[in-house]
Amino acid sequence: MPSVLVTESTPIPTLVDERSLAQRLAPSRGVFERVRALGNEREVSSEQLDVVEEVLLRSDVGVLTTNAVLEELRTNGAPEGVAAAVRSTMLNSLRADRTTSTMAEAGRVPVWLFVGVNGVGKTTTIGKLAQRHHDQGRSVLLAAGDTFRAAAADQLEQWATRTGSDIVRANEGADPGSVVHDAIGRASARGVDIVLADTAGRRANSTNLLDELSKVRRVADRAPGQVVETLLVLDATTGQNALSQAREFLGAAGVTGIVLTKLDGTARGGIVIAIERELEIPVKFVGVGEGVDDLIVFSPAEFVDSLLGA
Ligand SMILES: Nc1nc2c(ncn2[C@@H]2O[C@H](COP(=O)(O)OP(=O)(O)OP(=O)(O)O)[C@@H](O)[C@H]2O)c(=O)[nH]1
Ligand SMILES: [Mg+2]
Repeated sequence: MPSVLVTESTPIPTLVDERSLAQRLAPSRGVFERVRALGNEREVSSEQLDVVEEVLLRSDVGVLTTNAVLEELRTNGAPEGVAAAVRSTMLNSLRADRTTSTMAEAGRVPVWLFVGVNGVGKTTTIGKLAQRHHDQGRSVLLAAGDTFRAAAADQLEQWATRTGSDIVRANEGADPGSVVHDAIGRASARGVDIVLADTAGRRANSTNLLDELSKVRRVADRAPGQVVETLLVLDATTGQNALSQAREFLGAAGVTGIVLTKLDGTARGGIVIAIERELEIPVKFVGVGEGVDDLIVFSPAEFVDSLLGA
C-alpha cells in the first residue's frame, strides 16, 4: 500500500455561477454580433461575405471552416438569414463522436489520464470531473502524478476533500509512474470505480516531458489499470498556440479527447472548431470558469447557439 500523506487543507470555495452559456461566453459572442445583425438574403453581397470572413477569422474558427462557410453562402445564399447559414455550416464541422468511456475490462480499473503543459487547467479539470463522476454515482480516486512541485499535490488534495474523493500522493520529486501505479493498486484493492490521474506540465531536468508521459501511460495501462481516456487539456486563451502544443502531445500520449479550458476568458471561442477540425480529436469537455460546476460536456449545438442564437 502506498504511504498517503494527509494534510489539513483549506477547502476550495464553492462558486455557483447561474449565468447561461451565452453569458459565460460573452466575449466570443460579442465577436459574432456583426454576423447576427446580417439579414436574410437570397444572394449575399460581397460586403456581407467580407463581414462573415472577418468575424470567423477573428474568432479563430480557422481557415478551413471559414472557407466552407463562405462557399455555402456564395452557393446557396442565406434564405433563413446569414446567422442561420453560418450556424449550420459551423455545426457541420463538429460531427465527431465525443462519448467518453468509464468502463474497463472485467477486473481492471478504468483510468482517465490528464496531460498538457503547465497552467492550462489539468488539476482544476480533474477536480470538476471528480465531482461529476460522484454525482453520477461513481467512487473516485485521484492520483497525484504531478510530482514536480509539492503544491501540485496539495492542490489536488483540496479537490479530493472538496469532492469526497480518495487520493494517492507522494513527495515532491517522486517518480510519477510509481504514484500512478500505487494509485491503481489502491483503487483496485478498494473497488474504486475510476482513477483520475494528474500529470506534470513541465520537468525539472532535461528529461523529455513527453517521454515521461508515455511511461506514465504505459504504467497506467498495465493490469489492474486500464487507460480508457487520455485527455489533452488545452487553454483556449492561448489561441493558435494551443494547436501547436496539441500536435506535440498527440503522438506521445495516445490522446482520446480534448478538454478546452478557459473558454469564458477569450473572445476567440471559435478555436474549438479549429482544434477539432485540424487535430481530428474530439473536444469532449469545455471549461467555462473556475468553480466546480464550470465544466460542461461539449455540445456543438449549444455552443454554436450561444454564439449565433438570438
Ligand atoms: N476562467 C477559467 N479559469 C480556469 C479554467 N480552468 C482552470 N482555470 C484556472 O487556471 C489556473 C491553472 O489551473 P490548474 O488546474 O492549476 O492548471 P494545471 O494545468 O494543473 O497547471 P500545472 O499544475 O502548473 O501544470 C487556475 O487558476 C484555475 O482556476 C476555466 O475553465 N476558466
Ligand atoms: Mg496541476
